Amino acid sequence: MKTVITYGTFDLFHKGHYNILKRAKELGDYLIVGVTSENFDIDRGKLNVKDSLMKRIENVRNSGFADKIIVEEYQGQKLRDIKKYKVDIFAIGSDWIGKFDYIQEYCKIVYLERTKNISSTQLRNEGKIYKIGIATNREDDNETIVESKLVSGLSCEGVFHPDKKKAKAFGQKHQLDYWTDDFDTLLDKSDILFFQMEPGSGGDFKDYLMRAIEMKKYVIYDGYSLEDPKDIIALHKRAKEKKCPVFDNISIAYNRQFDQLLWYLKGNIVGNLCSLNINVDSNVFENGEQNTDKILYLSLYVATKIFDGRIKKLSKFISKDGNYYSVYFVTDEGEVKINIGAGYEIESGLEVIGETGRLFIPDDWWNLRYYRIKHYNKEFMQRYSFNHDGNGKRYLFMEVISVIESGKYPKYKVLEEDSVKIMKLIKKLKDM
Ligand code: C2G
Repeated sequence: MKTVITYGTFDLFHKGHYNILKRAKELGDYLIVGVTSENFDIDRGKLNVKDSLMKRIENVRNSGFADKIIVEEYQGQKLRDIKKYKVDIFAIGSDWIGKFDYIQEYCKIVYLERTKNISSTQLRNEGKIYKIGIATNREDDNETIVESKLVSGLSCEGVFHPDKKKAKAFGQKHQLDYWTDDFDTLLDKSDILFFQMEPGSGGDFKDYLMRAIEMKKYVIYDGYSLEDPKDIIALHKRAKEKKCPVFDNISIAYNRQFDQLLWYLKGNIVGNLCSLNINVDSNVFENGEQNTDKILYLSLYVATKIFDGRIKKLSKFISKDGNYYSVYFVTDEGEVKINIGAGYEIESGLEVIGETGRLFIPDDWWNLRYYRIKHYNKEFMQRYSFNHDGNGKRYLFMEVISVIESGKYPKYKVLEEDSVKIMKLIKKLKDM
C-alpha cells in the first residue's frame, strides 16, 4: 500500500485545493492530509486566515479524497508524521519547489502543478479572493509573489511588462496565470495593482498609475518612483475622488513590530533621543539592486518617523567615485546620519542613541526581524525577535485587504504627507 501525505491551510476552500487533493490521492492508495492549526499559521507568519480549523477540516473531508486528516501544529512536524505513518510520497504544490528538500532523505517528494486562475473558480462566495496584478519593468520580483501567498484571500495572478519577452519570462518563472505587454489586460483582470517600476523607465509609468486609479483599482506603488512631489499630490487627490486608496510600498511601515518600536521610543525606553545612525550596504539590498533613491526614500521615512520635527542643517556628502552617499540633518529631537555605500563595506544596521540607552537593529534593519535595547545602567539587554522570513510585504497586503473590506480610507501608515515630505527632501538633496 502506498501512503501519500500533503499539507495546507485550505482556507476559503477553492478549486486549487480540490485539485491538489485529487492529484495527491491519485499518487497512491491512502491519503493523509495535514491541516494547519491556527497557532501554527500564526507561527509561520501566514496572515488573514478566515475559516476556523473545524471548517477547514470539514472542507477537506467533504472533498472525499482524504483517508485520514491530521492537524499540523508545529514546525518540524512533517518529518515526525512521515516516519510515524510510514509515508511513501510527500505531495505539495509546485509553488513550494525547493522549500522542502530536507524531506528527500525520508520519502519521495512530488510537486503537483498549481491550479491557475483560482479566484474565478472559487467554490464558495463568502470571503472573496482578491486578484493582484503586477506591473513591472524589472527582471525579477524580490519575493513579492511569495509574500502574497502568505496572505490568505489573495491571489497573485498575472504580470504586465512593456517588453513581451520579459513579461513571459517573469510570468513563467513565477508560475503566474498569465503575462501580457498590454496594460489594459492587467487592469481588466486585477483588483489590486502592484507597481514595481523604476523611475525614468519610460513616460508611460505615470499614465499607467492614473489609468489604474480611473478604473478604481487599489494601487500599491513606490512613492520615490514619482520623482516630483506634485505628482504624488495629484495621484492622491484623484484616488480620494475615486474613493480608491493608493498605498506606498514601504514594507516596514506596515510591520506591526515597527509600530511597537516607535511606541517604545516615544515612551522614552532609551530616554530622550539624541542620535540616529542608519547604515545601508546597498549591495545587500534587494539582490544587489543599486538604487540610491529607493534606499534613501526608505531611510528617510524611518528617520522622519523616529525624529519628528522641522529639518535643519540638511547636508550631503558623495565620495569621489560616487559609491558612498551620506546625508546629515538635525531636528528638534536630535541628529540623523544616513550612510549608503555601494562597494564600500559598511555594515547595515540602524542605531538609536538615547540619554539612558541604545536601540539597535542589526543587518537588514528594513526587514525588522530582530532588535535589541541596552540600558546603560543595566547589565542585561532586552531582545525582541520576530519569526518571519521574507521582506514583510505580507503586512502591506494585509493592510490593503483590511482597507478594502472595511471600506475605510486609510488614516495612518504612509500618508500622502509622508511621501510628499520625503520626496521634497530628496529633491532638495539632489539640487545641492
Ligand atoms: N495550491 C494549488 N493551487 C493554488 C493554490 C494552492 O495547487 N492555486 C496548493 C498549494 O500549493 C498547497 C495546497 O494547495 O500544496 C494548500 O495550499 P494552502 O492552503 O495555501 O496552504 P500552504 O500555505 O501552501 O501550506 O504546512 C503547510 C504547507 O506547507 C502548505
